[in-house]
Amino acid sequence: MHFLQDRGFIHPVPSEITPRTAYLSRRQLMQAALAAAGSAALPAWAQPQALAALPGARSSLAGALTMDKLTPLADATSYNNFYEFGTDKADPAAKAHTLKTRPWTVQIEGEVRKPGTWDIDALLKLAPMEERVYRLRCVEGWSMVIPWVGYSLAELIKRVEPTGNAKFVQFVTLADPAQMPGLRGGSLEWPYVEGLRMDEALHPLTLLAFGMYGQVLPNQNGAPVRAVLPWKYGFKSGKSIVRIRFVEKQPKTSWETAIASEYGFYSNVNPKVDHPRWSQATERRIGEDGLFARKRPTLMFNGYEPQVGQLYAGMDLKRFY
Ligand SMILES: Nc1nc2c(c(=O)[nH]1)N[C@H]1C(S)=C(S)[C@@H](COP(=O)(O)O)O[C@H]1N2
Ligand SMILES: [Mo]
Repeated sequence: MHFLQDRGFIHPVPSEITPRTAYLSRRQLMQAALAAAGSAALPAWAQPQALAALPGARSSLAGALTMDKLTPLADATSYNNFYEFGTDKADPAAKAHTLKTRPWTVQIEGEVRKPGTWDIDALLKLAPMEERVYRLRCVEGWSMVIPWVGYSLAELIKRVEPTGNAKFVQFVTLADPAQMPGLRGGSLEWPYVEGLRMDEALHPLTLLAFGMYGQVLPNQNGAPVRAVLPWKYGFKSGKSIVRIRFVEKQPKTSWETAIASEYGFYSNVNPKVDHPRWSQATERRIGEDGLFARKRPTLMFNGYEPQVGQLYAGMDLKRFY
């Protein structure tokens, strides 16, 4: 198999990923158990998470809200990709309770006039919180609609004053084997790193998210802070960020390092550019995946073309995938 890599991890083709309905029935079982036994009888991972409220004012930004039906919170928190906790869709919800989100700092480094260490609670107060309802499309062919709470990454970028050499932004996320059992399982090279071109990072839709559904982020969704890039495949939206680096050269990303032929730097949602092993033309909306639910067509730039299309004017999107 030409795509086999040293690290030994192969992204399964979507048809081989356990269908979400399996987790749904597990969730229903857990809810029944909760009702019958009371939460004290359940293992830690099955306890309902008590999360602090984090309200955000409705965003007025074009493209920041959608009419699409929200994905139920229980689905958005039980069907996740967060390989630091394992590659199974249920692993993050089962295991991310070991993630300690306080104290937490985010290091700003590289080509900026104001590098430094931000405490997460200072970062939370840097700009007013907004609620933005974004579609998130995973490269595996499923999507969700989530009301995120946060502010534009541009707010932070402005304050740290990038130099003229800052052409790209790299996100580095937490890699702590003591808290993250998935690090032992060689699926990717750690830490999980992602990157954006400076104009993408500065685009107002690029969100630094601290919460969702009016509460702080559940651990499995990337607490205490993550990026959300609604026009790119989900893996560009790095979870549990600890460092933001401003660099001159296009940085490597974890997925490119693992399989460059399948995961490019840009990774814009594009129904016309297939993944080498599957089509990207349609998607399954999580929460609508009953036996007879029809797949939806995937939209160019995940439907955000009016907002972001200009960023890629004149680029060959088959070459810069
Ligand atoms: N640190 C880190 N961030 C990550 C991932 C990961 O494995 N590790 N998975 C990505 C992928 S593939 C997707 S689809 C989204 C999923 O976000 P969600 O679980 O909140 O829906 O997170 C992205 N961010
Ligand atoms: Mo994904």
